[in-house]
Amino acid sequence: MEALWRSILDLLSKIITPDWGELISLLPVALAGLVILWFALTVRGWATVGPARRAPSRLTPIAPPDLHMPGPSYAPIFAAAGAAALLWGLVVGGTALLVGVTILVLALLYWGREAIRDYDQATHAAEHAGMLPAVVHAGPPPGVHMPGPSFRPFLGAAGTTALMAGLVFGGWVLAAGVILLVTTLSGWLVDAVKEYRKTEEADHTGHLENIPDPVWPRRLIQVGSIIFVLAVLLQAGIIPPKAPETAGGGTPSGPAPTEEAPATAFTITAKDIAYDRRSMVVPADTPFTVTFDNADTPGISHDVDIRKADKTTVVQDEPVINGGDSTTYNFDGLPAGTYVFICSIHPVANMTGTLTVK
Ligand SMILES: [Cu+2]
Repeated sequence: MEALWRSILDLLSKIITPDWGELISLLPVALAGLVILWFALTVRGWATVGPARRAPSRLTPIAPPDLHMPGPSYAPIFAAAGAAALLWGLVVGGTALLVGVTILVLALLYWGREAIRDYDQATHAAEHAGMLPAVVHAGPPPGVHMPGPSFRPFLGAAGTTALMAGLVFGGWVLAAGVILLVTTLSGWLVDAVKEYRKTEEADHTGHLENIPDPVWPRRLIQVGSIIFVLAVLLQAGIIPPKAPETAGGGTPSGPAPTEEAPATAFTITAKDIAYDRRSMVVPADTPFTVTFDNADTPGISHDVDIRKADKTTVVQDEPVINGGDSTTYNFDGLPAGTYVFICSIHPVANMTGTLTVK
């Protein structure tokens, strides 16, 4: 009876304080479930639709004159199949990857050939109707303001890309991404202010002029590229040659683990969502213990799990304890190698340490 009660409590604790690492690994399964549900609903909708919608002869839509509607095409379906084959190839690798690439390329070539034929036909028809060459208008009709051409959208996209790369790699790349995006957005704002001034002028003159066409922003692109490349090199530790680890730079740092003598008993205190110890050295194939003190407030749970160096493959999973509690974790002996000890609730740099087994 007590065993039953304990297993219920165990199950409840998993629901109340879920192991986020395990939940995230369930995401693809949940997505697959959604896709299957969607297909099931589509099939059901098709099967239950009235016979009128499935009449054998459908109306062929007739486009109004001067309007070109591309004809029906299998190309999108082929391309989708090709993309699926490529993704499958990426998963399986080897020959499947080659086959996937081939199918996708053939599908796209088919689509391209179809589009060129369509274009040729449309051009031919337009020539016959005397619609070519097309009339090029000198400017917008009076009273209509068209903003001039601008490099800002492209620069904005490049800056956003740099920022996204920064969010992934952190540190210097993040700083560079922020600088690039802020610079390009400020430039865009300056352009917008100039344009607004012209609009105000037009209130008096009755004539709206565009701001001058932009020149190719060569200097901005050069300086921006240099900043970004420098940041990547700094972040990768290529320059300076012996870069000290930046604080909180994503990788578990701390004193060089090789200089520590191996031990079999450790104490770790967690406070403010951070371990006070970020490195442990234990002898190979020898059990060891961690006396763990969760010094955060009740409601903030932590644990100490052992994972492989990829930080995701669980080697030994331990139960979480609530803030204010402490416990002793018993770990089994491990083969020599480098592992991490990590909090499954907060798998962040401050709750990740290096476990060296030798
Ligand atoms: Cu934690």
